[in-house]
Amino acid sequence: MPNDDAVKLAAGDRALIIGVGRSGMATAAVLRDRGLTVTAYDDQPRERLRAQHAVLAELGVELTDGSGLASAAKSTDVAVLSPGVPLNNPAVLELRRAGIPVISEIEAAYRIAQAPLIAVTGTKGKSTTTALIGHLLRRAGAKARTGGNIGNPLIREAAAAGRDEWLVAEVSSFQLEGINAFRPRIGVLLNISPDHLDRYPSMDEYREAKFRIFANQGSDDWFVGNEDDPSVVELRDGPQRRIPSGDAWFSVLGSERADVLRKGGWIVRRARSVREAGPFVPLIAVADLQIKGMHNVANAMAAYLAASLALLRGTEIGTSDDAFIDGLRTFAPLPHRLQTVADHGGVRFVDDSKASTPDAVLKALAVYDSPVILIAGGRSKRTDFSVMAKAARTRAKMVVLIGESARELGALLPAARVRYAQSMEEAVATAAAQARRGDVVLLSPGCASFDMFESAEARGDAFAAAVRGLNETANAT
Ligand code: UMA
Repeated sequence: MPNDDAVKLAAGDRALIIGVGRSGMATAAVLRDRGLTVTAYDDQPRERLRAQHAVLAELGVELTDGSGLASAAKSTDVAVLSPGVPLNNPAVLELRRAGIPVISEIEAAYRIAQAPLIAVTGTKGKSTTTALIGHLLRRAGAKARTGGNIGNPLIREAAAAGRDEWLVAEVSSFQLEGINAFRPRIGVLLNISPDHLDRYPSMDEYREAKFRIFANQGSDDWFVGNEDDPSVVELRDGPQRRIPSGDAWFSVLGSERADVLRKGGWIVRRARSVREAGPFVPLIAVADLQIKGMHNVANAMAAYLAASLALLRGTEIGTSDDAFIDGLRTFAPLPHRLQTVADHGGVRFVDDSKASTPDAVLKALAVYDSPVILIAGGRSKRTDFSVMAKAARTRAKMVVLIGESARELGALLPAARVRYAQSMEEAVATAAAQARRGDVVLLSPGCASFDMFESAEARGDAFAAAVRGLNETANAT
C-alpha cells in the first residue's frame, strides 16, 4: 500500500472521495479531469443526494454508501476527505484500518498545484485577509487566485493556476487536520480564540490543528504572525521556537517588536534601510481603510506583510508599497462581514452573519459608537458565551435572540433588554421597532447558522431580505 506522500494523484491512480459537498464535488471533477478513477462516499442516504448523484454519474464517478465502502476501499489508493468530515468519522476509521491513506482536499490541491502557495489561517479574519492578499498582489501587477474555506474549493483553483500565479488559500483547522506535505511559501496565522469546541476535545487540540499550517515549512519559507496574540507569540518565544521558517509580525496594539504596527492612527512599517528616514514608514491612515474595526486593521497588516513577502526582491519589504497602499485603500468589505446592507429611516442595518464565535461579536460591537440593537444566537459551538454577554450588556441597548442558543444567551442578559424571535423576519421587525434614528441594527450571531439556515451566507441573505421587506412595508404605507 502506498504511503500518504506517495500518491501523486496522476492518471491511473484511484481515489475515494469522502463527502459530496462543495469540496467533494470539486475534487471529483478535478481528479476525473486528470484521468483518475474516482469513487465517492457520503454518510447521507443516497435518496438525499440525487442532485450530486446525477452530476457524479455524468463525470463517471460511482456514489457509494456504507454497504459499498469496504469494496470501494479495496480498489482505492487514496481517500480525499471533505473538511466537514472529522477524522474520527466511522467511515474514515474503517478506511484507515484498511490501510488507505486519508488526505484532506487542501492536501490534494497542494499535490497537484504548480503555483506557489500562500495560506491563511486563524479563528477570525481568514476570508478578509485571503481576499485582501489577492487584491494587493493583483494591484502590484502579479497574478493571484483565492480559494479554500472562503467558499470556492482550493482544488479547483489549484488545478487552474499556472506557475506564474499565486494561489492564496484560506485554510481552516478542519482542512489542516488532513495534510501531510502541504507547504505554503508563506503561512499566515491571524489569531486563535475559542471555536469549534464541538469538534475538538479542548482548545489545545484546536490550536495544534491551526499550527499545522507551518508543519512542513522550511527556512526558505515565511511565517506571518500576530504579535498581540500570546498563543501565536509563544511559537516564537516559548521554551523551544516552533516556527521553522523566517518570520514577520504585525501588531494592532503598537508593539515595536512587530514589523508592521499601528502608531498614532496610522499603519506603519519598520524602516528597512538607511535610505529611509525614521524608524517607521507610514503606509495608510486607519481611517482610510474601508474595512472597519481593529480586527480589520490586523487583517490589513497581515495581508500587507504576506503580499510584501511574496513579491520580496532582495531582503527589503517595501518595494511594492505604492501599489499596496492603493490596494489597502480600495479594498471593500466582503459580504456578511460588517457589511452595511441598508440605511432605513436613519437606522443602519449591518450584516455580520459570518461572526460565528463570541469573540467575533465582541469585535463587531467595538466598531460602533452609536447605540446598537444586536441580533444574536444560533447553534452553539460549545464556546463560552459569558464574555460576549458582558460586551452586549455594556454596548447593546437591546438584544434580539434567535435559534437554539437563545435561552442560554438570554439567561446571561438583563431580561428587560432581551427579546426573542422565531424567525429572521421577526428578529429584524422587532429590532426595527425598537430602533431610533442614529442606531445600528447589527446581526452578529456568535453562533453557527445550521439550526435555522443552510449556511452563514443564507442567514445574512435572510437578514438583508427582511430589511428590504421593512423598506417595502414603509413604502406601501
Ligand atoms: N458529510 C459526511 N459525514 C460527515 C460530515 C459531512 O458524509 O461526518 C458529508 C455531508 O453529508 C455533505 C458533505 O459531507 O454531503 C459536506 O461536506 P463539508 O461539510 O466538508 O462541506 P463543503 O460543502 O464541502 O464545504 C467545505 C467547508 N465546510 C466545512 O468546513 C464545514 C466550507 O467552509 C468551505 O467553504 C468549502 O468546503 C470549500 O472549500 C465553510 C465552513 O463553515 C464556510 N467552514 C468552517 C468555518 O469557517 O468555521 C470551518
